[in-house]
Amino acid sequence: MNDKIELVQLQLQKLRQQIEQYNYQYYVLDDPRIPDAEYDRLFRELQQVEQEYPQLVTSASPTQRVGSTPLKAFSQVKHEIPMLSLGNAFDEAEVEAFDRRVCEGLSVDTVEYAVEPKFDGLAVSLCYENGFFKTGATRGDGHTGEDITLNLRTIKSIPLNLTAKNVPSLLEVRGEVLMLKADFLKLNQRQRDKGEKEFANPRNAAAGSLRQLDSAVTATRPLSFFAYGVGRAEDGQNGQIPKDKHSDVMAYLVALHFPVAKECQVVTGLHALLAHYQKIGAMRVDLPYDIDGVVYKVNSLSQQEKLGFVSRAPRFALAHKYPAQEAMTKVLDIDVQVGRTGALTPVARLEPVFVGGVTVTNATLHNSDEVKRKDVRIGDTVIVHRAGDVIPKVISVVLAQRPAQTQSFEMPTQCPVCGARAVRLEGETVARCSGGLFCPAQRKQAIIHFVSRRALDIDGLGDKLVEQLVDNAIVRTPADLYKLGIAALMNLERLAEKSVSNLLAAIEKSKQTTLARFIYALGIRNVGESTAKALALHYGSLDRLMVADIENLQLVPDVGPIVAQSIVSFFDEPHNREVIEQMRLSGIVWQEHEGKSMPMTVETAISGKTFVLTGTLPTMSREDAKQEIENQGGKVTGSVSKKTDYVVVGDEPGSKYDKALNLGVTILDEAGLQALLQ
Ligand code: D41
Repeated sequence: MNDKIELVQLQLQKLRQQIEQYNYQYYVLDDPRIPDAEYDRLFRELQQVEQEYPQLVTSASPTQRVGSTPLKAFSQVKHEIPMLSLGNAFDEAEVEAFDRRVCEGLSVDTVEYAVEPKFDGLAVSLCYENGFFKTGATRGDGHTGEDITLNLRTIKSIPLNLTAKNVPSLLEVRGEVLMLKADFLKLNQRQRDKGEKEFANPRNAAAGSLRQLDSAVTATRPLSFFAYGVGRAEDGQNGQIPKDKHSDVMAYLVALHFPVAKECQVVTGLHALLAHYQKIGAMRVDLPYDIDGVVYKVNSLSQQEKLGFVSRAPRFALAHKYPAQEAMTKVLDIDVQVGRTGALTPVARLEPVFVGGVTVTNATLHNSDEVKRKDVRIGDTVIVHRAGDVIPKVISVVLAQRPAQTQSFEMPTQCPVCGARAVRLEGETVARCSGGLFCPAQRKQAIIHFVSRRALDIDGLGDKLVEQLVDNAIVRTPADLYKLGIAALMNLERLAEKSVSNLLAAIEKSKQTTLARFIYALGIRNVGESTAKALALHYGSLDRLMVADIENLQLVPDVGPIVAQSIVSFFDEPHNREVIEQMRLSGIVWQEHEGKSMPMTVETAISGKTFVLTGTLPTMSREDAKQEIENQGGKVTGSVSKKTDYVVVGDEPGSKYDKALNLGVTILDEAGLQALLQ
């Protein structure tokens, strides 16, 4: 009997190790090694064996991440070593002052710093006794926090026990709990589907999830943890906790399988700090988590000790903040804009507010469902979000500040520009003006699209000028651009002779184009740049494309029934055919070719593969490389993910190169790409 128990013990040990190893690969390394089904199978097997031998269940088993009964309240935990706060800097002068104080305090000229992102999460402390996760607590006021052990145990990237050879007898790991942006979006989608309240941002979602008295609820929330340092630490018999440098401590935590930000680095001197701030700032929107700054820490632990503290913040560390991506402001009005395809978009006109580094006066409300869901009203105080170059959007209404007698906003049933009926097709989220190109708003947008850089690329024809031309009935369709003469243009306000002749030259130049650009320029609904390229490649001539039917169109890569229908509808419209005819008469030309009228699915090493280009290639321009890859049916995207097949690296590659290395994506140089292209 004892033999049997010993065997089961071994089996359990192996299963638990396997599962925790897969958790580590999945949640910490972001590199799943086995299919979900296999993971589930192992997990069920463990559950079954534990059910048969309940006496062998231990709290460190992966099946025990969720506590059984909800708590009545959290108990208090005292932080033996206080969890200090971080001093803030909002500009370079404050960073310079910090570096100067540090140098003076240490009587040195220059200092080595560890730099890391500042997560916008919740600081927590994790205590490990002899390698076992014992207690987890919130930061609280820095001296006393709340015991949230059961909730923290549900976070799969937090190890339940440390498996390294030399575990310390006591280790308090400090870090931040947060929700990844992608997980936040999925969670909110789930909340929407269930008809439950959405979270305003990842931080609120993480905070709400961590504060649950029922850890079973926390377990359903996708939380992540990232370590930023250690608190209490005792080596005991075998521990090997680094004593020299913060960066060594972080490397040690990595070795113990704690998640640590990939963006950590060691740099020397003030200029390197500021350069790092810029570098991370440029990556900010693309990072998988929200950050609100970077943290600078004096790297030497003895130097840290020498510098000490002022009140509650260490003198050896500083948070350099980025401009906030959210701000509060008032809705002055709600307008409805008409897009190129007639889509009616409600837009909030805002009291100007500084957010994400710029002053924002408009924010999109997307569509009528969104306005209804968020119930944004004129006069409301709202939270506006702006990150990177994306269009600012209204996140939520601050209901407590809603003035009396506001009215909920109703989308108009008519186009606000041309008065045509607004129609919302089944399955679509937006209502559209049914006025087509008779609607001046759609006409303007169609022309703005036609002349844009990636379409016919007419320099000097800005939005304002297009508006004037349409408002004065000088231009009604893109074809009219090719009938413009000096006289008509000179009559317009604010247009000098020189700009008129430049513009006419640019219009003339645009007549030499490519079939792909021309198709894209037409602004057919659902036909973006890459579909236009695929169509040009497949048909080789505009006439062949114009007569293609729905079935035939679907032979083109990436063209499905919806896109095919849009194309057929576009060319069915006599007005559109007339405009095309006029443009051809005015001399627009492109090279035509035989095309692939049969569904030529020549399988090459490139077709169906996804590429990312970074850095300067020795002989090919990036555009050329992209073109060649696309010609062979490959796809070129802007960012590296697990789905990327190849990253082509030239001189001075960007962070995409590091990401590729991290994810284990195949890396090519130009010669490697050329070989594939052959
Ligand atoms: O990412 C963070 N939010 C972060 C917070 C970080 N990377 N490092 C931090 N380091 C410290 C010291 C230097 C005091 C150990 C911190 C925090 N503190 C912190 N988080 C919340 C309050 C203080």
